[in-house]
Amino acid sequence: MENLEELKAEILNQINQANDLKQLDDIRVAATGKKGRLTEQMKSLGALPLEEKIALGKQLNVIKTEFEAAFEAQKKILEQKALNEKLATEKVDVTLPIRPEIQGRIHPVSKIFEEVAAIFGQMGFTVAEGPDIEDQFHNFNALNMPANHPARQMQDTFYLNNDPSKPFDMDTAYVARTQTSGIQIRTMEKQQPPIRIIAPGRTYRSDYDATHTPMFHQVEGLVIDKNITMAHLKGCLYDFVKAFFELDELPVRYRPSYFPFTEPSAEMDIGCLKTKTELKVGAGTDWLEILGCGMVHPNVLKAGGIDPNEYQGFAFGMGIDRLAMLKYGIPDLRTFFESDVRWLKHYGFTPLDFSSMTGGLSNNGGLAR
Ligand code: 2U9
Repeated sequence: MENLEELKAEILNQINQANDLKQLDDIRVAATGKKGRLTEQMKSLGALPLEEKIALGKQLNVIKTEFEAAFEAQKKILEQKALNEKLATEKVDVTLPIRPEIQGRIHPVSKIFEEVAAIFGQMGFTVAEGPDIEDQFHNFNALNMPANHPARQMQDTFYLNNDPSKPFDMDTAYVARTQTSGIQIRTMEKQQPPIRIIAPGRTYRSDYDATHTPMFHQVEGLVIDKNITMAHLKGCLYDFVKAFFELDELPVRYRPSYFPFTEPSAEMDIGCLKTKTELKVGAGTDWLEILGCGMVHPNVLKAGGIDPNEYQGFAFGMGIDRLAMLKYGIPDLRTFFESDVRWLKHYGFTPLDFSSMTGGLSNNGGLAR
């Protein structure tokens, strides 16, 4: 047996001298671990006569308890020391900007698409999509614009040569869609009423100036069911413009118009105030055209495989780029397509600021754009 008093003094001294938690644990293992010095002493008790075994056993247990208390005490001291050192070296500057800084921006056109989808989505519409390259049936004929119809010339269509090995054939050529209406025709072909869809997308016309670009964006809508009337059209579009401009009150009027695919047709104006420098929506004595609409022409229903004696519908169409210019005060349409990141940083929106009817359409919870 070792001299227990010396052993105890030596180990207690080591514990009190320990400089860090790792060193302290090494000391613990060396003293009371499986092969530790105190453990070895306990193991050797077996060879002693009974009385000695009892007396030394008690002594060893007392020493072990003292060790454990000393370990715990020193451990607390060293943990506090480690924490103090960490606090002294690590600093948090709470004035720094959040990381990672949000760099990407949502284009105003995408933002308007999201807003329009959120509004009509809440009214029960679904979003339908279709090809940018259309055949002439889906882009024209089915929309009550047969060959030689004046509207076909009016639209400055881009025609595409389907088969470069043959001479261009005007009759079978595909077109870059001049409106998204082919989407609604394709939906009607696939699905019987009730139909309630919006059709967003890129559209193409050969035109270029401050207010026209060869590629632009539209959202069209289509509702077909039994007993649909112009009153449904008016109520739906009135709710839409109020939600879109985020106004409780907004004067509107409908002017008679003409589109081959709707009869009767109308254009919807909203009340505004026009001054030399700005345009304020929602009040004033001026009117601003916002969208076109009408009751779906019976020929169009027939072309989509729907019986016009059983079903009626209304449709509407609007230019998204113009809505973006209006809502977000962007003066020149051509800047939309220049891919200038400085422009996008100024006019774009952060991806976290998503549009919803309950959380906010354009300025979700007051976040800056
Ligand atoms: C089907 C039936 C009817 C879609 C409609 C308009 C009126 C309209 C213009 C708005 C500005 C095009 O971008 S713009 O130049 N559109 O005024 N669009 S009704 O009517 C349809 C579509 C599909 C089957």
